[in-house]
Amino acid sequence: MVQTVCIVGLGYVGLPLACLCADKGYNTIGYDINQEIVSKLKQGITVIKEDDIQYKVGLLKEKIHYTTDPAEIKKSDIVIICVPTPVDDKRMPDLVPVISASKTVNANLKQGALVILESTIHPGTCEELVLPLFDPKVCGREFYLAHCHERIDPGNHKWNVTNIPRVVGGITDKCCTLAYNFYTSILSANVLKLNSIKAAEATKIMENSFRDINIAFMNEMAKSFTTLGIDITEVIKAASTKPFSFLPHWPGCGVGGHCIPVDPYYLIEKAKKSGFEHRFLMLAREINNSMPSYTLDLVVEALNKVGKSVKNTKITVLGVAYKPNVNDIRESPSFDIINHLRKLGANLIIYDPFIPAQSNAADLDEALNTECVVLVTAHDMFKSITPEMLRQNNVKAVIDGRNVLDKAGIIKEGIIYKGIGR
Ligand code: SAJ
Repeated sequence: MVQTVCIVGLGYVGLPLACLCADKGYNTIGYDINQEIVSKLKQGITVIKEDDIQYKVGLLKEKIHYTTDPAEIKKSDIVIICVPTPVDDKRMPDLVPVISASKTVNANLKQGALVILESTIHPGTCEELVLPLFDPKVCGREFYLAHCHERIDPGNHKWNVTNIPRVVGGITDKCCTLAYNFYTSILSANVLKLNSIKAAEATKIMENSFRDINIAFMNEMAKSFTTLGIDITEVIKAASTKPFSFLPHWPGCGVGGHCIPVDPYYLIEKAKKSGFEHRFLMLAREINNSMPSYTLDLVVEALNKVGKSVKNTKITVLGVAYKPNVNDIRESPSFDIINHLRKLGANLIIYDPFIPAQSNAADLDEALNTECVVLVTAHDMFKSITPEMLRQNNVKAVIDGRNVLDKAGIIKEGIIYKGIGR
């Protein structure tokens, strides 16, 4: 008997998963509270720009039943919750989407169904927050609850929902086994069963905190090397020749996205409640959060070198997206930089080919007709900017927030160059 899977939340995590379930022969329901997203998906259209998702959504539009009706969840043997877990403006975890989705699922739960939470959460969330929204007494018998964190990497064409290994944990062994069986049925990757759901919840937080502290390490080294006149990119490449126990990360003008700058706060806050202070994680967040203003200081310094101030100077910010070649702006450091330059009275041009709505320049040519360039996002298009292009536009200063431009060539053209640690 073919099982029915319902994906709750059809964003960059839920939608590829729904396509994969349909591809693997499950009766697949795609549920979302957003009527516009659902009606577009019914036409085979998605706002997610990635070609392979766009292709799959078009191909599978007849095979996935998209709906905003929660009652349809009741048809499902397996319900997978893929809703956002952001932080609020005080950088405190916001579990409202998880709570409301769990309540909706519980109100429309089929007897014997397996509920899996894929959203990134702190250890203890499933047992202390989600399970009580269901009937804890019958968990493991009349319904099952497991956690399997998503590992989607937007823009990554090598690793995707099909081939990224997974880790599962359950409230009971049976919960864990049922989740393990489901993921092994859809993935061409290993699935690891953990002994507790808390360990599964902690895994994603560790993965992303690990990345955040490594980026912070390189950001601090960049600030230090700048004072010593050392080009950090050369030193990172040199250190990377060590064939073991060195993992390169790169300094930059800030750390954006829905994962890296967010996930550590989930653990910081949870641990605080149990009496432990994550000083190291907090310091890493502080360093990474300081990079946009560090970049702004470089803009001021560079313009002062050519006798200019920010006020009334034509400054182009290249990139609004939080990472290269995606149209995602969440937690992007660009906004701190743009807002501050605006406050300082800059005559601002903003250009991101992936985000026309936030751009006031139509193309790169128009964007480079400026006195100062601040590169914030390393889109492939921006990597092709040459020193000659900058000279032809009489650009006076370049702040390379991702260390991707030709520093020596730019300096040779008599243009002030400031990188992050170079
Ligand atoms: N960044 C740096 N220096 C680096 C790497 C990244 O400043 O060395 C900045 C980026 O510019 C961006 C932010 O950090 O603003 C996040 O970049 P990211 O490459 O980590 O991209 P994300 O946020 O999409 O992270 C995802 C994560 N995937 C999941 O959470 C499922 C993360 O676990 C992956 O490690 C990461 O992709 C990846 O490796 O690409």
